[in-house]
Amino acid sequence: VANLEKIFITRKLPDEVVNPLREKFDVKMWHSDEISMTYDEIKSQARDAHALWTVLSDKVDRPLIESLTNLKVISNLAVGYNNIDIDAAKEHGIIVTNTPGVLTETTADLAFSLLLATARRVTEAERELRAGKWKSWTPMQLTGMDVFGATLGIIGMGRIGEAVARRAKGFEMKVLYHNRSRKINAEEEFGFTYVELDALLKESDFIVVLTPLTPETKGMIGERELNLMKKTAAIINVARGGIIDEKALYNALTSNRIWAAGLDVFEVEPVPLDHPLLTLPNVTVLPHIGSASIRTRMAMMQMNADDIKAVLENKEPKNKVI
Ligand code: 8YV
Repeated sequence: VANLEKIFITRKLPDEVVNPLREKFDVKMWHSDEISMTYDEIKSQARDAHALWTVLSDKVDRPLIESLTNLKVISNLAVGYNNIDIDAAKEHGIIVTNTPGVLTETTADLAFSLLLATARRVTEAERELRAGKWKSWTPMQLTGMDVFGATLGIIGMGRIGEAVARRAKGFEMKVLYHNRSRKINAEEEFGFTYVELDALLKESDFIVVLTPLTPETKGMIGERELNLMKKTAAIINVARGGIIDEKALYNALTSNRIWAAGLDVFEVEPVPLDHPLLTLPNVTVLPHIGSASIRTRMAMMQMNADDIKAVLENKEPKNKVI
């Protein structure tokens, strides 16, 4: 087996996805579901890999890319690829692939779940019940905000944004969006309205953040932006933690300048348990599960597997970032 091309996988993936690759390639895979591989472990264990199969929490920076001298392809188990130094990969002629499309509807479902949960204080209510706090009935106990008929602002109208907007129609919401470019055709088809960011912030009852994390979007929702929001509004982030300034968000929530937040993503993941945002009852939190349905995760993995195979067989991969 000396001449087989080498694939290195930084997480333990299901046999049904990986075994077919073992027939043609020399596959090495991280062994544990409990512990993640560290950066240094990837650097030493993937040293001679031709394909590196990564996840979002793997930092694939220039020094790592330059140390993997056989590398032809990096496949990321995510649609986003902000963990990878794309310029460095490009310079070294390394292909990067991702998983667009297959996770769109699943992630939109989760965005809507988190929106509803935040609006109606679902996780807070469950915590209270389990803590024995359901002792009597009072009319204003655990009252939230209505979603039906409310105004939804979507920041970042890509595939997932559109899928969220389609769901919002069923709730008879007015949908505003802000995006780098106008989506004129979709505006007509789905009945949503383009507005400047400030107008979106001022007019929305619920804001869903769905932009990729780039140097331009990093910290784009800070103190000034949160101050523009209604005091009764909630902000939902299912994109990337760095887009909303977490300190500014904490301050806005504790000073009642906004009503609530729902977060599936954090600046540092896994989020440290002593993170100030976790102390607030009006913050609904999830451990980055946007794409986490069985069918979607299997489809994402299959996409990566097919693209790795394609590159190693000198064919064109289907989901090339660069
Ligand atoms: C991740 C995501 O793939 O696709 C993305 O960009 O954020 C998620 O679907 C998931 O958290 C596994 O890394």
